Amino acid sequence: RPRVLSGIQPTADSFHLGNYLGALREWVPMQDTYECFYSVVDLHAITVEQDPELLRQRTRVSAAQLLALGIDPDRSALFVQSHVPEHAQLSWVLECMAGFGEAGRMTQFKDKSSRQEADHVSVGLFTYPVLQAADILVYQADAVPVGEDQRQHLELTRNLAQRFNSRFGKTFTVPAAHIPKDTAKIYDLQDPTSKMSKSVPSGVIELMEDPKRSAKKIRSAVTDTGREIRYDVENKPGVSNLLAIYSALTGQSVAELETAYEGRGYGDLKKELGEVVVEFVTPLQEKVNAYLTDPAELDKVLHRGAEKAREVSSQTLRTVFDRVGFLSPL
Ligand code: AQP
Repeated sequence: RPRVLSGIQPTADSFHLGNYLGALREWVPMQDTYECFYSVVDLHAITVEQDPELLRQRTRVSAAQLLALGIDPDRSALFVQSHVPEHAQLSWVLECMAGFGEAGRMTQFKDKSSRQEADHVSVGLFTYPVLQAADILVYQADAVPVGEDQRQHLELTRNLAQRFNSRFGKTFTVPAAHIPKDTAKIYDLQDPTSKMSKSVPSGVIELMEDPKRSAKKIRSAVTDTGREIRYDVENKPGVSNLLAIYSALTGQSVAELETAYEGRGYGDLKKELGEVVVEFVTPLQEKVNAYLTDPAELDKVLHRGAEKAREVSSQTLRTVFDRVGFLSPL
């Protein structure tokens, strides 16, 4: 079966609606047709300053959310990145093949580093996309379900795979980005021209926050001075974002929603979308909390996932080390 790899950082107390609609929602059905490797990428989480206890807690909360969303640990390898040492080992080899200028052109690095003083920007933040390439290539993944913001990192991954293959012989599968058509980029509710992101907490809907708070945030989402409920990203980014979220969560098409809301106001749309979100997150939160009542069991699931993952990652790494000319270890 073709393979899938994707990961998510344990850098917040909750995933947000952008993470869910841009990426996580795709993870579940892909389990039917692919051999899936899903990772809570804790190595990536320490590229910025972090609190050790909080990181441990957020890693478990992240895993619990993935299970609650429908990742089945019997069918997929669900694991924590730091439990599989081959990610970091392959990353070093790829770092030695990536250009400094090439890595410097990554827009996410440019954005994130521009918000801090140079001495506070870690080398890890700079090499982050190369570690991400290793995450993917070590499983010989064919497809990588991610949001639009990851397209450039995926392109780097493909370039590194092709470069390695042409220098040392066919070693890596060259993966394709799997980016959803309608929800590739969910926008901030307060600033509907910027990506919904945990770095800007005001316009973000967190899956684990009090659902009443989510409904309230949706009621106060920024729209425009017009009246018409119409999907038009350029002129009505706020309304279009709400329609995209509504459509993705209910399965109703945007055209159906436009018809249903004809002649009605933004207030109705926001109130009803709030209800849709509450209905979605309430049972999800119950499931997440149930997984969190037994952290030892949760850790066991993750350890099993890491074992499964290592069966593949260790083979790839052995081939890579041999191809670059390292002596065989014991
Ligand atoms: N707004 C979004 N719309 C669609 N997809 C999104 N993703 C993130 N934001 C959106 C996708 O979520 C997956 C996990 O991403 P991550 O682990 O890299 O999370 P993140 O990037 O730390 O989340 P944020 O909120 O975007 O954090 P900042 O702003 O700090 O970078 C990925 O597939 C991503 O595309």
